[in-house]
Amino acid sequence: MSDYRLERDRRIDVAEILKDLASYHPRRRGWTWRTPAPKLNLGPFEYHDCSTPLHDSVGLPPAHYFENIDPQPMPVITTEIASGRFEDDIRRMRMAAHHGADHIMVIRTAGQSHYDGLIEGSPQGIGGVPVTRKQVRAQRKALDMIEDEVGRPINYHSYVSGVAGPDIAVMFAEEGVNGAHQDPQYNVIYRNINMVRSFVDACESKRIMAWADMAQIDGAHNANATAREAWKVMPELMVQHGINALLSHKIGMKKENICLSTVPPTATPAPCVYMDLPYAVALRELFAGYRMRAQMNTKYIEASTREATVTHVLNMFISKLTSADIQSTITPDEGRNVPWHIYNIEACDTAKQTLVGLDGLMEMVELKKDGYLREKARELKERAVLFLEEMLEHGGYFNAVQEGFFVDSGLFPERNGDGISRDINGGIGAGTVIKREADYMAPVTAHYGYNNVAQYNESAVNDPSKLIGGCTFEDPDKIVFIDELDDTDNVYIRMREVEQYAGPSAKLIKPEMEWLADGTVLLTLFFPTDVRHAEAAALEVGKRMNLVDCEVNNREIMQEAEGTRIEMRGRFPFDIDLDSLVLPKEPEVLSDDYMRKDIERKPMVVVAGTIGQDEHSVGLREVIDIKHGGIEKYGIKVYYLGTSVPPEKLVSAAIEVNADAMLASCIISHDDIHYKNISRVDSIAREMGVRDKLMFAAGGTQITHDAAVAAGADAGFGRGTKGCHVATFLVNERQRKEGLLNN
Ligand code: Z97
Repeated sequence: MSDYRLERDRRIDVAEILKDLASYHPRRRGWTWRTPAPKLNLGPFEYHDCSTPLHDSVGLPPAHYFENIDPQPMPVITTEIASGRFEDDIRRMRMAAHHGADHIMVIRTAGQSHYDGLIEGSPQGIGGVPVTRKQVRAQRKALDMIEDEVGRPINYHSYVSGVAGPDIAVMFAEEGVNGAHQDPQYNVIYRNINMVRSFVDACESKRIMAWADMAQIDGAHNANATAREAWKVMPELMVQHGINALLSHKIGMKKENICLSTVPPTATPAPCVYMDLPYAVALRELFAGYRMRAQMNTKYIEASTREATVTHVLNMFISKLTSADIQSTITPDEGRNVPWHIYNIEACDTAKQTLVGLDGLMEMVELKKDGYLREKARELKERAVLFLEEMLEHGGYFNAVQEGFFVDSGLFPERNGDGISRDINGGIGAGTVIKREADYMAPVTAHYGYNNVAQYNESAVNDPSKLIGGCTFEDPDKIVFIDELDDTDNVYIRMREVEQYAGPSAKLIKPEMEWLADGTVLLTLFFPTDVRHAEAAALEVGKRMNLVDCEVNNREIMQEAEGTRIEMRGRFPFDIDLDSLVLPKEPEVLSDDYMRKDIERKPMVVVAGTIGQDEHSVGLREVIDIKHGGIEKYGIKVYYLGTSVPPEKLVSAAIEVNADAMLASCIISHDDIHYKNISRVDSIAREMGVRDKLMFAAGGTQITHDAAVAAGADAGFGRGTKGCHVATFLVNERQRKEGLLNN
């Protein structure tokens, strides 16, 4: 086995992941929930319903104000990855895990339920990307390393559907997949697979998933995404949840692994919380003991990320009020069709930010026990129960499907007659269910139904695979690993094409959105014109910027005549050589806390003014004033002497107030007057015998550090200087003088 390990500051080497795949076996099975950390103290705060923090992660942007803490909310956070190239998705998984995702769903884009077997060959193929053992094994292997790096188990997930569902379930159990969508109703309604076959397959699949301790997500949300008026299918959604949940439990899944795929059915401009919250409450009441996987509304997503993010946040408000167990994040492929790295990561951050922001909410508020909320929830439950009763009257589920009960856009009991109808004897796989023969026997683990083992060996009744010394579940060496069969389209060929950009030590880079070196960039543009002209103008801009394949992602009217916002993608056709880049020296910045503590240890006094004939005070004030993060914020006492302060006065004021430092600001630069004045301050301080005692910094837009030091200051600060830069200098320089720092 290779000794390859991830290193924090090196890109994951996908070529290493692909090595020795034939002999790689996952190290664990089963779903993992987060570990609660009640009353967690992190940095300056106490959290009330968070989970244990990670060893290594990327916090939210303002984390640096709060000791770089990165609290992790209680729900498992899902990200759905859908770029279609598993080698690129592996890199995205690492980024997502660092942003708090611990449920990685791979979205196959092939309509895989239409395949009638497990695919072992090429993952690209016609019409999209199916899931193969090779992909699953490579990704699970990468995730095993990533979970060690972040310090939390990561649940890996895909789908068990189609007539190959049981085959896929077996492969998933073998390969350590931790969760899957499984719902025979999905096959029936959306993939027109024969209903009898689907339910028989579901029994086998669910039994295998139960053995592997996998979590299951159902398919009810698809009715929401398909129905013409999504909010009207709420009673039906409950019926679908009920059928799949109870079936799964009876087949042997534990309730806590059965997750209802709940979706707030509507989105703004509908008054969505008013409609969605009673539905969420009704679900929790009807399905106590089961888990809730909150997917965000995808039916009404448009191409605006801002709009989709607000929907996501509103959805998570409901998740918080009703304690969802798994929180999905905006599916970048669904609706918006931008399955890009940045959107996965953004959505993980949106989830973390919202749920951490709402930490402890339920200690302060509670949902009313009466009134509209409960009445509406009760009404929805009643409609669902009546739906079930009507199904029974019509002879059960299969007949109801035939009669078009499902995905009808009427609010039950109203029916619009536009439901999806399937024939009990029709669909893919019709007539393929056959009764097992009297001597039927399969020496496999986790098999559903009649297996007749006793006839062969009494002692193997509860352990049929004993008859063959263990099946692939007990003995993974029996798994036959088939590598990709297509020698014109496979991962090695794809990776060879971008070889010069790949691996931890590649020197060439390109901007990227989903695939290594795809060159894709996103431009946000505003044009003071109508939509059609703005779109054409954007494409023209792209052309003149040398971008290729430009395409408008999103257009939003600011006002019909005044202007349009455009988001446009294009491809940047050049390489950037990392070695050719000149990196400016980064200014050192000490942490706020450190500086505050140092000033507390020993107070610091500073005199400051614009010197000579200089009246430009704004820059200096920004560096001083607490309002804009100036040096006062660290506790430094500043005597601001005003503008046009003669150099003599700056020095004498420093002596008078027993200052530690002088700050001189000079913008005017004709005849090098700025550096001349700096020199004068320096020489006057020397003449008066105080230069050694006083720190002296000069700043201004035309000042450079080196020239200021050459003129006699201890430091110079140019354009872009902030209070923290000057404070860092003052704190470091004083410590150096005190002998606390070496240089
Ligand atoms: C989610 N965004 O998070 P095929 N089985 C079920 C499904 O819901 C799906 C498939 C199979 C969504 C996931 C939509 N769901 C995306 C119950 C797909 C996939 O490979 O398209 O044939 O099946 O739930």
